[in-house]
Amino acid sequence: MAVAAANKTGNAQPDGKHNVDAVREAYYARIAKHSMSPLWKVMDELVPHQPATRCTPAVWHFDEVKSLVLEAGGLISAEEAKRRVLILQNPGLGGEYRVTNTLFAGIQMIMPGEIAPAHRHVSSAIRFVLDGEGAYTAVEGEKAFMAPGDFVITAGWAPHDHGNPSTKPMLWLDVLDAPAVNFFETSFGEDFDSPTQTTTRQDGDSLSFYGSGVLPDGTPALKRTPIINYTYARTRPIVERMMKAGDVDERHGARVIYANPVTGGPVLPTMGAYLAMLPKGFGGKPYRSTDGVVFACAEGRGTTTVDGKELKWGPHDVFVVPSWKSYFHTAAEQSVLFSISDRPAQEALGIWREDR
Ligand code: GTQ
Repeated sequence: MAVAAANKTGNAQPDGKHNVDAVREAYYARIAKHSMSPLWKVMDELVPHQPATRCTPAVWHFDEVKSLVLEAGGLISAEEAKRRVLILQNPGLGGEYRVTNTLFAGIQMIMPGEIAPAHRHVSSAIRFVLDGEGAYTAVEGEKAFMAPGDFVITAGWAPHDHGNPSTKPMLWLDVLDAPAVNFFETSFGEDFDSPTQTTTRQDGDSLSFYGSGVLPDGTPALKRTPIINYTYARTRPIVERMMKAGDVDERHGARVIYANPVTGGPVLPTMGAYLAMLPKGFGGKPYRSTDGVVFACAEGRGTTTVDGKELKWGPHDVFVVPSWKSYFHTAAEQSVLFSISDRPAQEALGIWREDR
């Protein structure tokens, strides 16, 4: 029972003889009514000694994912759904719509003949093509036809719609910075009257203009890349050549960063992407960094051990490594891993760290 001396104002004061804890609790209860609380009780939570994530390592195997997504094809059309996507939910986040604290990930499917109608939003999106060939995404008036392993960008506020004139379903991994944008409470979005955009550029213009070591004179340096589709056909031979030349990082393998060709910086201000070839028998050294990373296996087979947990992966599997969890890759076969993270956002804020 709290017994406290009263001061002139009538408020409880510990007098040394009495129960200090109870007096404090009574005080906390009183300041709570004024929407205040004591920092000293939550200091370690607010300013932890190490990054503290609720996210857990997790893997989604493509054979399961594909059959579940195909089932959704019978339940709802792309037109009705607007985007027929199954969200990959980090198991540690109790049902939230995100795969890391800052990133949304989902598997999108578009069936032959379907159109996912045009819209735009502040969030930037990337797609990494898992299965199917010949569907397109139209971004800012240009159609980018896609094949497995292609890495496709929709920068923030760029109008985009998707279509599939091929004969097979196409599935890709979507990653959006939406949780980060929503954290800042800066999200806007809008639909267009017409489900498809008017084409204003030739198919594939952006890759041919900006992706070959030259730039149209006067190309502005924006915070986002002018390239829409970084095709696997062009990027894979580069990591293979690096691997053969012995340029293999002990942790990441033979790895390239997808670059904005105008600035040399990341493809988007919020998200950065990599492609790495791991030689057959690769045994990587442990690594950790503060960006939570979404990986997708383009080819090969291996295991990524995160915090002691083994994530086994094969073609088109998707897995996630949370912030600051130590991980290493082993590859039974020659493998190619795509990855994407919020590293550029962290670097822009001066808060990114790695531990080699
Ligand atoms: O393709 O525009 O997975 O707007 C989530 C939101 C995909 C898209 C997603 C989107 C999209």
